[in-house]
Amino acid sequence: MSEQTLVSPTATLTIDPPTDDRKALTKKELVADHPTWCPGCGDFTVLALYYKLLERRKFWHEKFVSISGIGCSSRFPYFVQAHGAHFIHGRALPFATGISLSRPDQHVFAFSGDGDAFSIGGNHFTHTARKNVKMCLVVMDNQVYGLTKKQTSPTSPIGFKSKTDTWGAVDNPINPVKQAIAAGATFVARTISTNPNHVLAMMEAALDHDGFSFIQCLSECIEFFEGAFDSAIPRKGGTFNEVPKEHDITDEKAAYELAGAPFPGNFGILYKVNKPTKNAKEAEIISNARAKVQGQKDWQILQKTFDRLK
Ligand SMILES: Cc1ncc(C[n+]2csc(CCOP(=O)(O)OP(=O)(O)O)c2C)c(N)n1
Ligand code: SF4
Ligand SMILES: [Mg+2]
Repeated sequence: MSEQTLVSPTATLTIDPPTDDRKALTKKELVADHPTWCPGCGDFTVLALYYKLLERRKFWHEKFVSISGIGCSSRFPYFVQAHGAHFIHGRALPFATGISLSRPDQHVFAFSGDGDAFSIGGNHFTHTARKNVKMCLVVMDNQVYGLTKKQTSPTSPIGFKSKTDTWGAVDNPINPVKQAIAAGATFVARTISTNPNHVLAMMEAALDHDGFSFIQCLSECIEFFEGAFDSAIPRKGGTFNEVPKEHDITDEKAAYELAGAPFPGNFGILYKVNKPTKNAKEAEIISNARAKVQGQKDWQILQKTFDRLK
């Protein structure tokens, strides 16, 4: 088996390139603990399709990491038999950024809830998007805080009655897609957990994008916001409107306008552009710095630094 050398900001890593003599993992080999979600929770679909994605793309255990914050949705990494972390509430993205920048041999996936990503983690969302750090972020948006049993979230609609808004929410909800585009995300998509083929298609497209890929996946909390997405589910009388074929996904203004359509809006890729990633920029800085000191011993580099300080 030949070796492939990668440029890493912190180390030079060696990985085994994919070969045909190694089989793709099966779902059985990817499943960890039995999910502790309520029966019927939309998050089950996202997990099942993640297994499918890993199987289909032949990702072996050591090739990907799943990172999350805190929330029902953020329990995700517990249920995947591979490397991952159920990190601090709202802090999945800085943790995932560290992995993405230091381990170019890894595919980094982050999973969040609407509270995790847009309340406490709102600042990290903005900065990870603007830096265009290579990773896929799936936000399982149920428009409520599920784990803590029904508080208003940043995506809860006006009028939503919760433990924090007993008379109904009065604050304007944020629009995750608009937020992502405005922040500088280079891949922005919407999907819904009741449409598995669509979820998988969005995950595959996000994975193939070189940059920060964001997917808003409407994922119903049957316990604390039942029926929230009925208007997008045809078997419940709703309509699943895909992004119009004529929409130019590279047109930021058009994407922003489309994202403003009344709920349930449009599903699919709304925005996708190619821009240099932070990963590529940092790798270049490091390689230039290394080139400057090529052939020198550590003590010679240090000596030069001390001489400059004299
Ligand atoms: C620093 C901190 N603040 C608050 C909490 C309590 N808390 C845990 S999960 C959560 C919100 C979860 O909502 P969301 O991210 O939408 O996930 P869901 O449970 O709906 O999937 C909150 C407020 C916490 N764990 N840590
Ligand atoms: S409380 Fe809601 S979000 Fe949490 S597991 Fe149950 S259905 Fe899912
Ligand atoms: Mg939530």
